[in-house]
Amino acid sequence: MVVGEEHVLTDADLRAGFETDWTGQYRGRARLVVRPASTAEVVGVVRACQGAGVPVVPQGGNTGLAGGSVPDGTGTAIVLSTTRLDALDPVDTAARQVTVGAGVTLAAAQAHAGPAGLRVAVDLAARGSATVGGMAATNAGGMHVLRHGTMRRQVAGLEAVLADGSVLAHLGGLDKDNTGYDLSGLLCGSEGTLAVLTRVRLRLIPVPAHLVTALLAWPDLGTMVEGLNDLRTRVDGLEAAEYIVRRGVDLVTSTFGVTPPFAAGHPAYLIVEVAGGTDPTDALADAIAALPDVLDVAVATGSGQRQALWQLRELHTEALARHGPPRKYDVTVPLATLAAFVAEAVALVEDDRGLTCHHFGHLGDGNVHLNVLGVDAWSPERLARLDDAVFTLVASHGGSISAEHGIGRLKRRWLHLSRSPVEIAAMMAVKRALDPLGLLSPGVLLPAPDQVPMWSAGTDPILPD
Ligand code: 2HG
Ligand code: ZN
Repeated sequence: MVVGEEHVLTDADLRAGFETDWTGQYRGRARLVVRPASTAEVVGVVRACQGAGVPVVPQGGNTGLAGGSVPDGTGTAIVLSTTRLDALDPVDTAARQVTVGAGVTLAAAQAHAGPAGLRVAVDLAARGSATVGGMAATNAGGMHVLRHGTMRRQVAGLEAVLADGSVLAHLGGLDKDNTGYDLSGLLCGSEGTLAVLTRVRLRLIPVPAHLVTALLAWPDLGTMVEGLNDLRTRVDGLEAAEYIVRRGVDLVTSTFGVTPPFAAGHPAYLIVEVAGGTDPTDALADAIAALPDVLDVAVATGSGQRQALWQLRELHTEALARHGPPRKYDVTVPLATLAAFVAEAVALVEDDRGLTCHHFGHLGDGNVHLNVLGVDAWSPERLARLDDAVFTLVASHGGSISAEHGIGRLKRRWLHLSRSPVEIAAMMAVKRALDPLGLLSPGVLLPAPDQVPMWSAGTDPILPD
């Protein structure tokens, strides 16, 4: 056997955790779960599946929020878990890079780079379970995209097993390497549909000598967007600009017993973080003092205080899950229209339907996370109509239906709202070329050939069935 019997999980109980996504909304069924520990073992598994015509769903930490990491309900596919691909090569301090196995968690990669004074630029709340391979495969974003870009920018090269079992590797890590198609870039964001990622060559950046975090309260989202714009021109080294609002802060503080940030609640909050080689606290305080609409400020320099501010933002997903499962919409809109979009989206979703629409996100990126509570009993058809209404609104604001979570199973039907027919045809051509039998992550990312776009209803699209 390619991986050893103990790493082939056939028992329903053992398979269960790999068949359901983090949100609990996608529950599939796998023929079995296989856990290879080396590239050679991945090759063996993929070849065997290719020979038998068995679909393969690669899975990392299974922290994705778009259903892309779990199989469909037919029980035909296997899940290929990458978590045992956890080798860490020595940090290349000259290049400021490191090659790690696809199954290494972000936290483990950070811990490995830390002693060399280096870190991975992408950071996200699921750092303890999200794997580097999964993050590359979904082109994950997180808190620092504003300054350092998404995962694709951190990937200097990849090793991956293609659908026919051949190994595509480009791990030299040369920054200047202008030798044709950027295949690593193509595999970033391919969501398991083109290859199984096995190793990732990561770019690293220096751990900053100083980090300052501030929480700023605002009367509304519109003034916050303007204020952030102002702040970006006044402050160097802005690493993060995240927004939360009163409703979300109340949910987090009441769910987890966390202390509220100020004696009185405020409508909206911005968390900014500034990194610097010299202490940026005074420069940040001066810049904040010059902002006209700020209602209240808390500044944190020590790591405990900074963490206390960050948990107000980072605990949103967990808090919502306790009251959910929520319907999640991870979208981007141009910053100029963000406040209007959010107001329209909340009104559209809530109306009189008894739903609660939470929103928070990565303000610097125009990335809004809408989380709708109260849909537990909704049928898939009714949910699809809600999805359709929200995504149509996003498109009407010139936005993208997926900012950082990918398309997964959740959004493939709406890909046409963000990608042109020519782009989708090109993606399909790449898919056919690299995976002619369609065995890698079927049902993820690309729309089915016969899948008609959802309608955009004129009246209330979210009526009960
Ligand atoms: C975040 O920014 C994650 O915290 C999760 O992307 C967002 O739960 C969500 O909707
Ligand atoms: Zn996010």
